[in-house]
Order: sequence, then C-alpha cells, then structure tokens
Amino acid sequence: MSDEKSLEQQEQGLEGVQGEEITADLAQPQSPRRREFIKGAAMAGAAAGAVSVAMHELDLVKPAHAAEGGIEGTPMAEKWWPSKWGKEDQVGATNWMSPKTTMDAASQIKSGKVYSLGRVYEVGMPLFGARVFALRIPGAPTGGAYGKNQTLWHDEILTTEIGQVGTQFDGLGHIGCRTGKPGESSKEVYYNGFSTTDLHNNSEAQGSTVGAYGLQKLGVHNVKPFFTRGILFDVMGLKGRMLDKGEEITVADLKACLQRQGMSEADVTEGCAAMWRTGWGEALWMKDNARFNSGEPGIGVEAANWLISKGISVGAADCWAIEVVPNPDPNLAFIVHQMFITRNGIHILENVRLDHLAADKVYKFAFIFSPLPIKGATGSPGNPLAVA
Ligand code: UVW
Repeated sequence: MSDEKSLEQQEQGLEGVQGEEITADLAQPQSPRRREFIKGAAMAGAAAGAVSVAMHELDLVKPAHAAEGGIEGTPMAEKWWPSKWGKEDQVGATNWMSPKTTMDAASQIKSGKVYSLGRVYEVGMPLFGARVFALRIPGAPTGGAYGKNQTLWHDEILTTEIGQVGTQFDGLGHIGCRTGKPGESSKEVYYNGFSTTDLHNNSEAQGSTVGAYGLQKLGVHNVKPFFTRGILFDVMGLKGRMLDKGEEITVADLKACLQRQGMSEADVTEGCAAMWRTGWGEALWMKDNARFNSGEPGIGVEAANWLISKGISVGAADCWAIEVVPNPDPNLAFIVHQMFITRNGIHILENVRLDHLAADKVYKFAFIFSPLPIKGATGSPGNPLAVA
C-alpha cells in the first residue's frame, strides 16, 4: 500500500480502522503492522460481544451523540470535559499528588531497597512505528583541552521522539480523539476539551505555526512529580506464564492478583500508580523485537474502567502500550489510551521493568518519578523508581 493511500485512510478516523485496508506499513522491519492487529482482532471477534455488553453496563460509559463531542458506540461516546479539576486544568490525575500521598507512599517503605523501573535507552531497542533513536558524540573527545589542567569533555546529540521511545511516560497532549471531519482541528479533542487548534495555538485559517515548536497546551512540563503509593498486579505470577498478544487482563484477574498477593481493593488508593506485569517485556525486549511489537497482552475497556473508578494517577506495564493489542473489539484501536489520557487525565507509563519487583514479592512500594519538564513535549523518558 502506498503512503498516500494509507494516510488517506487514516484520515477516515475511527471508521477507517475497521477495515482490512487500513494497514499502514510502519517502515521499520520490527515495527507493528496494523494489518496484524486488525486480523487478530477479527479472530477475537467471539469475545467482542461479551466485552461490549460489559461496556454498556458500566456507569462510566454512557451513550451520547457525536454532536456533544464524543464518538457514539465507543467508550469515547460521552463528552468528557470540563475536567473534574477545572476547565483550565492541564495536569490531570497528577492533581492527586499531595502531602497525604507522599506520606502514604513513605509508609510503604520497609526495607529501603530501590528498584529502577526504567530500561536502558539504546540502539536496537524496540520502537513503535518509524520512531528513531540515534545518539552521536560529536568529536573524540568533543572539546578541550582547557586550562593548564587540560580538561576534556564529551557532549552528545540525540535525535529521537524524546517522550515516546523506550521507557516512556505519556503526557496529556499525546493522545486525542477526532470527533469531527478530517481537518477540523477544533474537533480533534484531547484531555479537558483542548483541541488540536489549542495545542498548536493556531486558527484553522492560519495553519500550524507556534505549535510546531512544542505543544502550547498539555505539554508534559505541566505535570506534577509523582511521589505516591505504587502497586503491582503480578498477572504473570498469577497465570504462571507470560501472557500472549491479544490476551486481555480482566478485572477478575486484577482482583485475583490482589488476593494472591495478600492485598485487597483498599490497597488501590486514589492517586496510586498501578502496574501490571505480563511478562511480555522481560521475555521479548531486545530478544525478539518483531514479536514484541506485533501486538501485546494488557488491560482492555473493562479493567480500564475499574482502574479509573479507583482514581489511579498513572497506569504502567512491561509492554509498549499497556493495553491489549489487538483489542478484542475490532472497532477499537488504542482505546485504553483514550480512556485514560484523553477522558480522565490519567497518565501512562510504558516499557517498565517489573520482574525484579515480582521476584522479591514487592507488591506495594513508594513510586517516585519526575517527568522531564521539556516544554511542550508529549511525554518524557526517565527512570521511575520503586522503593520498597
Ligand atoms: C501510540 O503512540 C499510538 O502509542 P504509545 O503511546 O504506546 O507509544
């Protein structure tokens, strides 16, 4: 398929992802191909009925009209703004951070052991689509020698989608929802009702200007640093195996994890950082990138709604999108991203390491992470910490 055709089809929005033809070849040999997602989703069609019944039973998902701002027949049906944190809010669920969450997190620290949840950023790590990671050292060394003491130094130049590679924190400007026609920037809606027009600070008549140099709204520099309770759902431990691509983690699975881990729903507190271990990352990261990128296990609509109802501040997992890909409902693409980020201001943290926490049976800990305040960026790299 030509690039032109695939772009044209992407312009068709949600309708477009239903068809077999929307199969943008995402450039890199190891990159995920949407054809495989869609095919997988079709094979999972039997499960889709059950999922949609559950969706309609949930309070958080109410039907509405596209004219009111949503997409009828999806979890994005209802107009989702203004935010419960006010119509100007740009920090979403990081509003939960407070001295109370800090003290609660601190009370989880029993041994003082620190776990790095971040992966090393390096050439050869799996990347979504045609994203790149290229680091160069100018000069050998870059500069010097200065002074009688002959000081040398090295710098680096990094070309990458800085917030969207490796261990990555998705900010609120990363994911939106088209509620109008292609090209209607004011109807491409993000968290708290901000539109593409707002994010790029341009009018539809003027074309894109300022926003090319960083998002003017919902940039990741706005968010508050995390110091909160972290909880791990060891789904791999529960199942005794790595989960497979397209395998959905259910609410029953999450509750079974809590029970197995000697915890209860009371441990899923407002503002906590919730993480689920699938085994996908520890088995496949830089070992089989093609399979890693071909889809993944993760939560779906049902578990997302449950976690939203608990008031989590961030959802994290050891895979590249934290959600089930392909979604069992073939009409849905990256729906958990929209439910968390766009509708509820809940952040997403992808490609984290969780195996060492599971090995030590650390299921509750202090979660500490300060996204890099890169003005106008869509996300942040970094090394989140769990302190047990
Ligand atoms: C997309 O950007 C679609 O996905 P992710 O946030 O998983 O990188």
